Amino acid sequence: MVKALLFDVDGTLADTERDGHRVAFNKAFKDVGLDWSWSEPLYGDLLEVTGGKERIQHYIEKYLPAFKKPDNFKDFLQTLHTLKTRYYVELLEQGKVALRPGVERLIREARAKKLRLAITTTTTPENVDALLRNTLGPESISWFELIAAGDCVPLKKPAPDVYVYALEKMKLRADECIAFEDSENGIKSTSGAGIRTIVTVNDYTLEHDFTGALLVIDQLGEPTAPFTVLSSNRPIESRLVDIALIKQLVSE
Ligand code: XBP
Ligand code: MG
Repeated sequence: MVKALLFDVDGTLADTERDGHRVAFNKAFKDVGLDWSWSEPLYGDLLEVTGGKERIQHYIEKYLPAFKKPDNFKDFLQTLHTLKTRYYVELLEQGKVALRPGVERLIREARAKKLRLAITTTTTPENVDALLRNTLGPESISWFELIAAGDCVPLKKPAPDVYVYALEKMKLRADECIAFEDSENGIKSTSGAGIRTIVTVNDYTLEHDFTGALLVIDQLGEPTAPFTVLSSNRPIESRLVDIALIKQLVSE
């Protein structure tokens, strides 16, 4: 029986990366006098590494081998990342990022049907807070009984830690949950925790390997804008993800 829905944030609840996180990283670099600028395609490659601080470190190590790391490298990363978070939250406050189709509809239906909800993401808690506040409204933060985010676990996706953490905190078994993800790192993480997953792809993740997903679609769908199926564990007739479809996907 499905008791809870666990949502990734970036790429799943909203398309946050290209016009959100990427832009905020570039502003932070400029602020501290670095001439780094992450283009859209480069950023697609950098998404291989989850977590903003981890991503900056990966960029330096892979693309700037001559860069001399400061002695206080951890502080350097933290300072840049704090600035980046400030810029990113600013973009959200300006309403620059909207929820993806079907997200609000599904969350409202799940609440009405008393399913438990949680957020399971590698992004920073302030970012989740700002996204929910500026899309679903301030009260929506309390709709999620757990917001598992950022450094709450030592290992970020593709490690299963954030999902294992959520299961422990919510006292749920993996088979009582359905996760929503958009990326290969995401489904590796859910699979590692044994949680069945529905994937909504985006421009950055279209070519990813989603082996093991219950369903891979372009978006959750709205009555007037049905989803397109990219792969499914069984034939389905419905063209939007609702609780009835989720139950159908997990039935024996
Ligand atoms: C999302 C991420 C995040 C954001 C940046 O991955 O990788 O790192 O890009 O967030 P997922 P922070 O959707 O798989 O959780 O800069 O706050 O870390
Ligand atoms: Mg994601």
